[in-house]
Amino acid sequence: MTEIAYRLPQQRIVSTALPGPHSAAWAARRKAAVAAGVGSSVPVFAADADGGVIVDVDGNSLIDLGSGIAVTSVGASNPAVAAAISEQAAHFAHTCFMITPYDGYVRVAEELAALTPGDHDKRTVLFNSGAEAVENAIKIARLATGRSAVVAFDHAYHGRTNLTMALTAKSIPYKANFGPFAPEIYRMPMSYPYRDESTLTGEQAAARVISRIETQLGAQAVAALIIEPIQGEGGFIVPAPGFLPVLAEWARANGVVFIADEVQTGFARTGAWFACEHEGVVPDLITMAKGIAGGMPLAAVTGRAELLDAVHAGGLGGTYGGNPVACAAALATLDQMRELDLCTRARELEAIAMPRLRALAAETGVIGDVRGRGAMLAIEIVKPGTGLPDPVLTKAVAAAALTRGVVVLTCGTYGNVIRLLPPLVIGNELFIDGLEVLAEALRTEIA
Ligand code: PLZ
Repeated sequence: MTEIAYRLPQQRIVSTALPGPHSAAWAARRKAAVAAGVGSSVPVFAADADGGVIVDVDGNSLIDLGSGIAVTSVGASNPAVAAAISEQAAHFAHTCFMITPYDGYVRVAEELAALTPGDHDKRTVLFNSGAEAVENAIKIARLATGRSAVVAFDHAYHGRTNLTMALTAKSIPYKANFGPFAPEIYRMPMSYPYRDESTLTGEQAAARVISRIETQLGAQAVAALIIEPIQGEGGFIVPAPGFLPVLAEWARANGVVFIADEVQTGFARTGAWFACEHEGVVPDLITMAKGIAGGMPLAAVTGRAELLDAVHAGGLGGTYGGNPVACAAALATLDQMRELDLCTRARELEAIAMPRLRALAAETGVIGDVRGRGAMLAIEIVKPGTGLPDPVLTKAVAAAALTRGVVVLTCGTYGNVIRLLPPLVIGNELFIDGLEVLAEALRTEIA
C-alpha cells in the first residue's frame, strides 16, 4: 500500500473503563432524547476518527474493525475526501438534481458505468441510502418487465423500509411487529456451505432454487431475483462456487432481472471492485451505497440502459438523491481507492487475517467456520462438537474485545458471527494488534 500520512496516532489506547465517564454522560442524555428503537453496538461516543482508529470522548483510541459497517474504507477523515466535501460545500450544498442538474452527478454515473461489471450500455440513478437503492431497483425491474414477483433469499438483508423489510429475512430486530409487509416477495433457500444439510455444490443449490421458482411461481411471473453476492448482515455467507453464475444464467434465459445487492460488498471491500466479479457474474442491475462516498450518504442503482431508460421521466428521483456534496465525496473516494490500490490492499488484509483466524479455530474449537473474501471476513462461533450457534459467547467476545480497545461487529441470522470490516487504509501493525486482541478476548471468554 502507498504510505499514508495519518492525522491521528495509529495506536490502541485504553485509559478509562469503556464506556468512560464522558461517554456515560452522553449515553444518559441520549436516553432522554433519542428514540430507544435505534441501537448502538458500542457504548462509546466518537470524537474523532482516522485511518484505523476511532478516538472517543474520553480520549481512548480504539481499533476500528467495523468501518461503520463497511463504509469508511478510505478512512473516516480521508484528507482528499474531506477537501472535496468542503470545496463543494463552499460553492453549493444543494440545488436538487431534479431542478438544476450539476456535473458531479453525471461524473459519478460515468464512473459507475465504467467500474461495474459488464461492458454493455449502462445508466445510473443516485439515492441516499442502500435501502432506497434496493427499493428503486425493484421498481425499475417491475416496470421494465411488467411482472410483479420478486425472489429473495434466506439470510438476506436489504434494508429497513417497508419493501426492503419484506425482502429481509430476519424477524428480530428488523421485521417483528412492523408489518403488514409488501406483497409478492418469495423467499428461496440460500447456498450456505457451512450449514447446508448435505454439502450441496453451488450448482445443486442453484438447481434447488430454480426448481422451486418454476414449480411454485413460474418463471414468467418473476420480475427480479435479488441477492447479495456475499451476504452481509445474514452472516457473511459466501455461497458455494457456481451458485451465483447458474442463477444469473437462469435469470437471463427467463427474462428475470438479476439484481446484485452490493451495498456491503462493493467498492474494493472483497478485493475486487464488486464481489460478483469473483465469479464472473454480470448483474442486470447493481445496488450500491456504503463504501461509495467515504462516509457521505450516497447510493446508486446502475444497470442495463434498456431497464433504467424504460422508466418514464419523473418516475425516479428524490429531493436529495445524488446530493452534490455526496457526489464530490464519491469522486474523491473512488480516486483514493485507485490511487491507494485498495482492491490489492483488501487482499493483503485477508492474507494477514486468514491464517490467524484459522489457527484460532484449530486452537479453540468454538469456531465452526472461517470465511469471507478480502477485508470482509468472519468467524462463526458454535458450541464445540455440535455446530449449534453460540450467540451468547459471540456477544461476550465482542464485548471483551471492546474492553481491550477493539471495535468488532457481530452479525448472522443466529447472532453467532463476528465479522471483520476494517478500513482498507488500516496499517498492518494496528490490524494485527486488533486480531490479537480478538483472539485474546475469545480465549478469555472460553477459559
Ligand atoms: N443491502 C446488503 O448490507 C445495510 C444495516 C445495519 P442502508 N447494512 C447495514 C442496520 O442494522 O440497519 C444494507 C446492506 C445490504 C442494503 C442495506 C441497506 O442500506 O444504507 O442501511 O439503507
